[in-house]
Amino acid sequence: MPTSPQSYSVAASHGILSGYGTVNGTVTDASTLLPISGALVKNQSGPQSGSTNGSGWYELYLPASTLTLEYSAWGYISDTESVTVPDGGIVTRDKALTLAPSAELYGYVYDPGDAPVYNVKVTAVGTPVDPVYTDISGYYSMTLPTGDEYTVRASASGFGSDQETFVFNSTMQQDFHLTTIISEDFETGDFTSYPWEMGGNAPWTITSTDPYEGTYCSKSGTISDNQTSDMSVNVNVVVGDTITFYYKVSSESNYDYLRFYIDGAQQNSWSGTVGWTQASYSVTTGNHTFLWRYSKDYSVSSGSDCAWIDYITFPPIGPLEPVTDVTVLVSGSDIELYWTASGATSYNVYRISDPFATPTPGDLIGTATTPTYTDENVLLTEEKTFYVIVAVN
Ligand SMILES: [Ca+2]
Ligand SMILES: [Ca+2]
Repeated sequence: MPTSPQSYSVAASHGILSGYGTVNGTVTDASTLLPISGALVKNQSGPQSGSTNGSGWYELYLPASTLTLEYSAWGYISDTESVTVPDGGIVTRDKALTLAPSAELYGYVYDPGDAPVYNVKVTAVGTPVDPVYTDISGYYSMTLPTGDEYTVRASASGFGSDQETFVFNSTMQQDFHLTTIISEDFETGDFTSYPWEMGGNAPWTITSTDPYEGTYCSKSGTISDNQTSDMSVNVNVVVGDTITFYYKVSSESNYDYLRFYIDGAQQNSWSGTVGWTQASYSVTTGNHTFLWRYSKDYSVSSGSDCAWIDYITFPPIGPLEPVTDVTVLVSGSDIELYWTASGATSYNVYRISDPFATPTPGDLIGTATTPTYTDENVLLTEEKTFYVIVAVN
């Protein structure tokens, strides 16, 4: 007996293996009589199996014995057939499969504010069923074979997707609730979605070659030995949470690294050949700088000699909050200013004489990193003055 029966196609072409025979035939739809492509034909008592081609045709090389073949295809009721395989011969077994009963899955898709969302893609994951899209009332409807477990996902640009897994036996309603995400997937094809800053010896660039998600990702710049390529962003985190992102590296192992920093503190580093992998770090409330750096040591380059980043999900972040509640205190000849704000890394303080004027760089009198500033001795020379405080991210 051969020890590798799955080599049937080679053996069949030579026709030399004894103890084996061929079973072939066509699998069709019992009602339309059309061929079913991709139907699976499997020997229930052995490892042999094969799929039908575009004409519904299959051919299996099987042990010469009486065995049971199982025929299955997505959306059809599986069926079996007993067959006696002739030693060295060929027997034909056609099979007509009956469509499984189906029913309607329908429902509504809502945004995080419970408003219906138009044009949401609803997909029965891992099935050949075409996705459907919600109408203007957020309604979708799709037909699925019953008697199976499905995972159905609702996804729309600009939202986090929602998916549910359930057993589907008859017509049912399944609603979905999209979530809020704050992500950078580089699908704008540039660096304009967030206040990205580039540093080091070369800027990161956008590439459409093998992104993790969508069409684009970010790729570190072309650098030489002892150089770095930096990509960073400063954001105001309004709720402590996590930052996640996907990275890929192709570099000299243990010498040339992708490094990730939060506020200057390295969180991790990766080198060598690393396929798309997700990383996740917790982040506290407040202003933070996230930095991705590709850095090379003094010699040798390997692989593509770069790193890639895609699909960054930020913790909830907010814009700079405006400066409010400015308090002015006279202290001798000084004026002390106090104000309320958050999200800023620093504040520019301007002094102007016309309260309706826009401050110019020449009006800048100082910079503060905390929400207070003392304008020393101003009362010795100025009779009337106005201040403008600008939060800087
Ligand atoms: Ca992307
Ligand atoms: Ca190197």
